[in-house]
Amino acid sequence: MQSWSDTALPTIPGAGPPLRLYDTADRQVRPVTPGPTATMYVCGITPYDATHLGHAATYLTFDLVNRLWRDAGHEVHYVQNVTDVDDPLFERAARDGVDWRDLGTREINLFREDMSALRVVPPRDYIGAVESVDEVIEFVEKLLASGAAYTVEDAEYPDIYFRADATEQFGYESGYDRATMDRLFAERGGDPDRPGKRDTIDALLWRAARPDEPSWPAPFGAGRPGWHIECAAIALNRVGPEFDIQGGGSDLIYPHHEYSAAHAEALIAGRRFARHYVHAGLIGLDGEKMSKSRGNLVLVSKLRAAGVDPAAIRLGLLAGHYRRDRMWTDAVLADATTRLDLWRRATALACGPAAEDTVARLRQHLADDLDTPKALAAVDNWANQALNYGGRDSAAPGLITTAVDGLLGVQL
Ligand code: 5CA
Ligand code: ZN
Repeated sequence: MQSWSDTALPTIPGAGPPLRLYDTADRQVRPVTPGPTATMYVCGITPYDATHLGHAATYLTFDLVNRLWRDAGHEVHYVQNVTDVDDPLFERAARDGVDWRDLGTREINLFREDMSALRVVPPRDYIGAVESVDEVIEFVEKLLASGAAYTVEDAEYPDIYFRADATEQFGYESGYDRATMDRLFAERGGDPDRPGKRDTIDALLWRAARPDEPSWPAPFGAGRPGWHIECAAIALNRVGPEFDIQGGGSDLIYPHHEYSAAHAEALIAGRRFARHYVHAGLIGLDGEKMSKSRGNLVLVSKLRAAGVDPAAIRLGLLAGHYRRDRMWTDAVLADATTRLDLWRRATALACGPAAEDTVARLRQHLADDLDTPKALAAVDNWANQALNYGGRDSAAPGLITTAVDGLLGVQL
C-alpha cells in the first residue's frame, strides 16, 4: 500500500562514528554492521484507532536510525507493515457500525498524515496484512510440510499452530524463562487453553474461517493469517534473513518478535531472522501505560489540531532515552516548546560560536545507542552560548539548523 510523502534530507558536512545499538537478544550494546544497503523492519500499527504518542515515540526511534544510516551514506531498505486484519478492528468496526475495511483505511490515512507532520522518513515498502495473505499461505504450507506446524483436531475450526519447539534456539530473542513466557503469552493475545494444542505456548499461524469473519481460500482450508507469521513473511520476503534491525515497542519482545523470529527461522535453517532486535520503551500518561484499551491516549492528530508544533512533539519524545519507559506530561511538552524556542532564537542569529564540534558531538551521542538526552544537551549548549556570548562564525547557525534537521528531524 502507499507509504507517506518523503522528507528531503540535507547533506551535513563531516561524518560520525558507526552506529551501536542495544540488542535485546544478546543483551548488550554492540555495533550495527549494515552493508551498502541497510535493512530494517519495524512493526506497524493495527489501524483501529488514531496514532498516539506511544506509537509516535517508537517510529521516531527508528527514524533516528534511518537518518543516521543515511547520514553515513547507506541506502536504507525500510519495511513497515499494517495489521489491517485483526480482532480489534472487527470489534471496533462492529461497535461503531462501520465496515472494518473502511475503519482501517481511515486510520491508516490519519497515520500517514501524522507521520508526514512529524517528518518521519517513510518506509520503502509499506505492506498491509491483506496484501500479504498469499505470502503467508506459502509460508504456512512450508511449515506444515516440514512438521513445524500442525492442524488441531477440530472438525469445525481446524486452526493451524506452530510448534514452539520447532527451532532449537526458541526463546533466544526475549531470553524469558518459561513462567514469564506463559504469563505474557496469555496476556498478549495468545490462547494457552485452546483444546488440541500440543503445547500451551504454540502460536496460531492460520485461523480457520469463522462465520462473520473475513477469510481467504488456501490449500489447507480457508481462513486468515495469525499475527506473528504476517511480520515473518513480510520481512523475510523483502529484506531476507539476517536483516539488520527488527524493531518495535518493548511490548512486542514476547510473544510477537519471538515467534516472528521462530516462524522465519524454521524456514531458513541455521540463520538468524534479524541481526539486531531493537525495542523502544513504552510511553505512558501521568503515571499509567498509554494504551487504547485504557483510553488514556494522547493523539498526535489532536495535538496538531490544537496547534502544537510537530517539532515540539519530536523534541518532547526525544528528550528521554528511547529504551526507558517514560511518561508524557504537560511539563514534557512545555520543556520541549521552550527548547524549540531556544534553538530557533539561536539559529536566527547572523553569527554564533563555531558549530563543528557541536555537530560532531550530536553524531557521537546518537551513534551511542541513540543517546538523545545528551544529543539535545549538546545543541542546548551551543544555543545558550550563541545567545549569551555571541560568536563570529556566520556559517554556524546554518550548520546547526542543517544538522538538527537531518539528524533529529527537527525543523527550526
Ligand atoms: N500491528 C502490531 C505490530 S505488528 C501492533 O503492535 N500494533 S499497535 O498499533 O498496537 O502498535 C504499533 C507500534 O507502536 C508497535 O511497534 C508497538 O510496539 C508500539 N507501541 C504501542 N504502544 C506503545 C506505547 N505506549 N509506547 C511506545 N510504543 C508503543
Ligand atoms: Zn509485527
